[in-house]
Amino acid sequence: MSTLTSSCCLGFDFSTQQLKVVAIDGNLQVVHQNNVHFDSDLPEFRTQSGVHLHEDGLTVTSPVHMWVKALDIMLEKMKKAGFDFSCVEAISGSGQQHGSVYWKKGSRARLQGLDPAKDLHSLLQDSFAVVDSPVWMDSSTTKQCLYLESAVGGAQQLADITGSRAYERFTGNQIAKIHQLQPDKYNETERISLVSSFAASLFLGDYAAVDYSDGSGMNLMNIFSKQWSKPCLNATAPMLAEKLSDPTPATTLLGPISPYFVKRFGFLENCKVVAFTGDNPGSLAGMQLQEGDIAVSLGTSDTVFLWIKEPRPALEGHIFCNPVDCTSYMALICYKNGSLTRERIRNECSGGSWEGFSSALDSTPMGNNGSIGVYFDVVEITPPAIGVYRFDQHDKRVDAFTREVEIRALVEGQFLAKRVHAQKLGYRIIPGTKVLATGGASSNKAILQVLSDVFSAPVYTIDVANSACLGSAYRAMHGLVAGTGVSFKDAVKGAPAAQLAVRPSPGAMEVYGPLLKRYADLEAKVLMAKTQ
Ligand code: 5FX
Repeated sequence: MSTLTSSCCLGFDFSTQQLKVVAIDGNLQVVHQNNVHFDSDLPEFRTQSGVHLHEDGLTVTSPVHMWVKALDIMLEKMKKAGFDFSCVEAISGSGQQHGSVYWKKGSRARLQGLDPAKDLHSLLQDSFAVVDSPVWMDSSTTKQCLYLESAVGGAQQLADITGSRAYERFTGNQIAKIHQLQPDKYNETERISLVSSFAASLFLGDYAAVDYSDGSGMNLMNIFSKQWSKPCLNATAPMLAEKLSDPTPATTLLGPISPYFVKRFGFLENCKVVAFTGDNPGSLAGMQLQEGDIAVSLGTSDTVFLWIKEPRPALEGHIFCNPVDCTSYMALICYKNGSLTRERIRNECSGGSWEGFSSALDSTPMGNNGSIGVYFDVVEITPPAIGVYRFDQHDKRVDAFTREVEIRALVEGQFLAKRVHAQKLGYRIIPGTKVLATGGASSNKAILQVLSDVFSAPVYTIDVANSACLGSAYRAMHGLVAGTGVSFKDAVKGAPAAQLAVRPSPGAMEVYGPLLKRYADLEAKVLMAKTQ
């Protein structure tokens, strides 16, 4: 980035419920933020939390025109706020993963000749073959998932190619469903974009390539060769390679911004568009995760992201290509039993008080004298099991623990599970490994101490309310210099860093090393009991 203090980079995030933007200056400081809420700012689309839930209870879509109109509104809002578009050197962005957009034949030509006197929404009114875009919350494609797995030789084989076994929300299975149920619309489609590459296309005034990271969430791309997998394409829909076009690294400079934005908003002609990516890869960039680091987001559902070098795709979790370093990968694991389960145990064992919960953790020893618990109040994703299971130091199932032991068993169990599953996907603690904790529970020091002890690594906290958006602004800035060999890490040196919260207690490694193995064995036992 030039040294002009007034120059900046923009990061957009087309997330499920809103469109967000962040502008950062040459010193990586946030100089502007804005957002458009789909439900409240665009009530004419009648979405709930940004989506339409269909009657079958499985299909979930969002109106593609809502996303286009949100961008019109966002740019007008920025203009009204006095934002100077001529200072923008580069733009990048992220989108909710897996969602798809179906551009109608003739739309490329339309994108290339947008009339700056009109808004995007009216210009692109007739540009989409499918107006209700399937999104990540959809779970209506079980049939297509089963077919895809069997076509490539099984679930593990599919994971070995694409980084994940078949998932209903993954784009390839959504495309297969559209081809099967709405063949006319599929045939009318000239290009299929992800939400991320669709948004990039608007800025580029041409179809933007899917980037490797977001492309890894489709069950279609070989994450090692970074090409579409022929067996997967063949099992999904005809003529798919043409409709997708080749994927590209997330660091790619796609080209200059469309003349439409230059004339309508005053962007510079040479403002660059850097490939857009998925929101989770965007967050990895926003959190400045580095090799060996692990991010643990402790929210309604708990999510773990990892930066890994040697991925081992498994039947659980996902491996995506890394958005900031083409030679690396990121793994993502989601757990449904997160803060709601912690709150239930807090209510039952410490009278609803977090102080009481923390005192219980402080007053019980690391390793809980061998007591281990598995607490799946709702069907877990990783592993797919439900129920509460308590084991004593001899691995014998018991009905109850004392309150303090129950609290520690829950927190240790949740973190042992995260480490066990991360290791299955190829995670290794290396010198300098950091655990980055975010989300509601990351403000509780006692919980963070257990996290640090279980991972035998220091825990840092970071405020990531806007991590995907901020990550996109960082990636835009990196995109300007990535071609000259500058690493992402060097490009964002000086950005606000994560703060050290706790270090592992002495002896933690000796306690939790054997417990990891025990936890893995007990979890397998739980899973077996479920399938018998
Ligand atoms: C990841 O695989 C997901 O489906 C979600 O985290 C979406 O990306 C949310 F936007």
